[in-house]
Amino acid sequence: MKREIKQFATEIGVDDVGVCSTDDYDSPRSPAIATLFPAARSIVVLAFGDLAGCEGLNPYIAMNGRADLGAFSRFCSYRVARFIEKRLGGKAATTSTFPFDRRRGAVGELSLRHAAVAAGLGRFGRHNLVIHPSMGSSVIFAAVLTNLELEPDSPVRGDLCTDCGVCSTGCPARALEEEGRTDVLKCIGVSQPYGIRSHINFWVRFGQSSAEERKRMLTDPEYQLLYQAQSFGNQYSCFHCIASCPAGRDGNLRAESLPDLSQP
Ligand code: B12
Ligand code: SF4
Ligand code: SF4
Repeated sequence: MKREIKQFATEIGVDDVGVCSTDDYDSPRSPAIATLFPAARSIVVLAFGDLAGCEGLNPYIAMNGRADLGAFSRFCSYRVARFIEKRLGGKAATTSTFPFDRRRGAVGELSLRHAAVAAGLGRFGRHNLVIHPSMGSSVIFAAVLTNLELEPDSPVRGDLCTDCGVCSTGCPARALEEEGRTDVLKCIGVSQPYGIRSHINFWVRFGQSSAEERKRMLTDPEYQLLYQAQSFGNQYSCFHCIASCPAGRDGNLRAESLPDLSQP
């Protein structure tokens, strides 16, 4: 069944697929899998490489590329989930970046990075992201939880991160200073310029302004950008830590980090 799922996923455009047992998923800060989908026994993790446009200089082209990939990844995970239910007779649930319970802080329902590592799709790097052995750091994930007991893939062995430090020294928000921790507020300020923080700032200023000033604020391009983001969805404008990472891009991977091809 694993082979059929992988073949289907690849045919619809998923770049790589890994499978792990729910027992191998270990993300201490995330909610237990049983609270997400009690029937789950396996996690099918889907990997998608970013377009080159996400690494260019124009933030709107980059945002557009990531938004498209986000939508495509949701479309694919939903199709894989339906394949599991309609063709293989299993039960399935999809999980992606959003939505999640923000009362818990910046912790998603399923940690896609920890799931990707358990499913053999890569290893954590100094930027706290998962590096894929051949697509590098410019890769996003989506996952399908299923009650099917699928044979797990082997984790990637060895380090993919070469510890070059390019990601942390080049971070425009200085959000990667402390090893093993991303400073969420610093990163959000730069990577999501029209996110919730900017909205709150805008409306607090609005509440404190005179009638005349409020009129001016609502016709200001700043408000139009916030409005656009609200109707369009989450917009990312910084890709430095993923775009600058050389691992997995130019054959510089350490030999022991390559996947074990002797496994089926
Ligand atoms: C909330 C969130 C954020 C927050 C907080 C990030 C964070 N550190 O958790 C903010 C807004 C800052 C953020 C920023 C970004 N994000 Co984000 N984010 C998420 C989200 C929705 C939830 C993450 C979560 O649950 N974290 C909480 C728990 C799991 O983290 P934790 O227990 O603290 O574990 C951390 C550390 O302990 C450490 N760690 C754990 N084990 C190990 C082992 C080693 C060896 C090392 C070095 C570190 C390490 O790294 C872990 C992650 O930070 C996920 C989607 C999802 N559902 O997974 C996407 C996700 C993690 N984001 C992603 C991306 C791409 C980004 C950005 C590049 C933005 C962009 N332009 O796309 C930046 C990168 C920031 C960075 N370098 O860390 C991708 C990562 C893909 C990948 N290749 O790994 C995800 C998986 C979305 C997706 N659909 O693929 N994100
Ligand atoms: S996305 Fe940008 S701001 Fe956030 S950690 Fe990466 S380089 Fe820093
Ligand atoms: S840029 Fe260098 S230090 Fe950062 S994750 Fe990539 S290889 Fe590791």
